[in-house]
Amino acid sequence: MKPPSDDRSLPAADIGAGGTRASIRSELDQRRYTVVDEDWAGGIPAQYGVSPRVRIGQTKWFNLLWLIPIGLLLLLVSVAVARGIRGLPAVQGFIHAYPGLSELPDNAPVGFPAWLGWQHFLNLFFMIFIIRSGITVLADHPRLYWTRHSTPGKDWFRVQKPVPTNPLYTAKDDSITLPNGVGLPGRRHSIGLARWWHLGIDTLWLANGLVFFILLFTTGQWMRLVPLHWDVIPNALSVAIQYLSLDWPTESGWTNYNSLQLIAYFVTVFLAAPLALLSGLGMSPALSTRFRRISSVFSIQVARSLHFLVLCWFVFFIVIHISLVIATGALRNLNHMYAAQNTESWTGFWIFSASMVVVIVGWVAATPFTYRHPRIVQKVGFALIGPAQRLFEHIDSKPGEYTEKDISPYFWHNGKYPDTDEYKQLQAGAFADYRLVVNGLVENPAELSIEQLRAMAYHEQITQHFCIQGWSGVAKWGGVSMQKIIDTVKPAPEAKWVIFYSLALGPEGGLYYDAQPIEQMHHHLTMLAYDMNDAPLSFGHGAPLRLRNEIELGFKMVKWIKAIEFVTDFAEVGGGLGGYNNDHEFFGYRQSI
Ligand SMILES: Nc1nc2c(c(=O)[nH]1)N[C@H]1C(S)=C(S)[C@@H](COP(=O)(O)O)O[C@H]1N2
Ligand SMILES: [Mo]
Repeated sequence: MKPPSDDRSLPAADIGAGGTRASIRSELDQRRYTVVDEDWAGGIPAQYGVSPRVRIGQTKWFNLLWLIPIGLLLLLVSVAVARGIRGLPAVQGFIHAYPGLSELPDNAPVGFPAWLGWQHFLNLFFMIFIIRSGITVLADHPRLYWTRHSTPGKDWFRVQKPVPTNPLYTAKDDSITLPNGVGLPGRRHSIGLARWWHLGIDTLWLANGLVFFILLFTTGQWMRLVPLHWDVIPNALSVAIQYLSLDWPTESGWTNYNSLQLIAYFVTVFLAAPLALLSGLGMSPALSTRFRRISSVFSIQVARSLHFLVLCWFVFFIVIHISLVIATGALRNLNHMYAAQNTESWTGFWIFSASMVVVIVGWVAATPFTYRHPRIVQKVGFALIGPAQRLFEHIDSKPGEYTEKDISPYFWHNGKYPDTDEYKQLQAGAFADYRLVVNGLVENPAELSIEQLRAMAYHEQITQHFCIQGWSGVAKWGGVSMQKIIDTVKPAPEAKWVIFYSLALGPEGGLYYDAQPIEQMHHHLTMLAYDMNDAPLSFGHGAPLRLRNEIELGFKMVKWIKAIEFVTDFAEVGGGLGGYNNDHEFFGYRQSI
């Protein structure tokens, strides 16, 4: 980063603005946080949610904990029924005709190769971090919806009380803490770090999955995982009756999975895993705006809901899978997967036990490590997912827009409201004294009143907001396009980043700010909004002026804008990492996914 004295080459007109610039920078928190401790997120107190609930009809909520007794009762009834019918001649004939195995092709491989054991272990290991961090992401907006509107009361699932009526209730207020050892990291509003774990390990999980698919199809192992004949259905039914009547089918997993097992594995590998990826991508603002057609049906909230249902499948599968591995000849089963042999020796068990030590150490250490070394987690996560994110940002420069009928009836508020004297005075004067300062590496620094901004060409757009926490909403924004501002102030060629300073403080003090890549400022949907849904921007949504950058997540869209500065690098601004959330809460300086 060049020292500020390099700005000397700027025209004389900039000297005055340079003073403003220095004074604004001194209002920032210069600290770069390196640990997560009691002061986390402005000392946000822990807040636990409620047990998971699903909405039935308009207003009734069903507590999912009831599924435990109901499930047990259903299981008991099913066992009684299965035992009752098992002796019937028709059922006996059926089980005889369909004993539970669908025949494999003659060239199907026998047994488990060693690579499968390694892949199985890596998959299991990665899944632990993916699931725990995924739940932490969900805890930051503990509600699911089927439409992009995220309207309170229209959620179909929640782990939180109903939304209070307070109109300035924020999404941050709504976030919940997870019990120790469950979330990763799990502290309230630790989504920034959870996302590095989730997205970072996702890339490893996907790489492992890719290798798995390639090996599956080059070694013929796929034949053991894909149902090849319709008789798997009666065979699976037969297996279900045999399990439930507590007279279990003979195990033959070394050569051929039983049909119920086959279907479960097939669904997990060929349906659930790809759906996890697709629904994950469906939550990216950059991709959603690019693939407008797809995302109009498969909205971010449908993607989020499906992503959660995939998680439910995985958890259900894991519980049943582990139970049956133990109940159907644990030693032999462990030898299959961990020692690539079909015996009842203890070898597989010991290898499995050693692998479990690794799993448990990883599980226990992950959260404390994250709190102690959050910057490492952030760096590694960014190194893993960063390239994909950059690709998404450049995939198209003309994302589509929405129409009037798409406008959300409710648009969540978020962030810390401005309470400085400076803001209160401006607000009391109906922003007549407000001046937007635009300076830095520009030919014509400017100070613009709201009146002057309103006199510039009006730009309007209806777009969807994606908050990092998970809620979304569509609104109509009116104001000035950033291109217009750029044409007015004329940035120098060395201006690569644009810093937006807020009049509001962040949770730990110091002004909220965020750095935007200059190429995104030329985008036709990047704008400064002073109107929202045909009315002047409200206090809560950023009066008098806020940023819209539709390629990125919501936290980058600074509200209550005080000044805009063009710089070569953000390293000397605030904590130096490109934004308040980056300095304080370990977010990334680009976040389009
Ligand atoms: N100054 C300031 N701007 C901010 C924030 C903030 O805390 N302070 N929060 C951001 C976040 S996280 C989001 S999602 C959006 C929310 O905008 P809204 O309240 O209009 O929905 O504002 C962004 N801009
Ligand atoms: Mo946000």
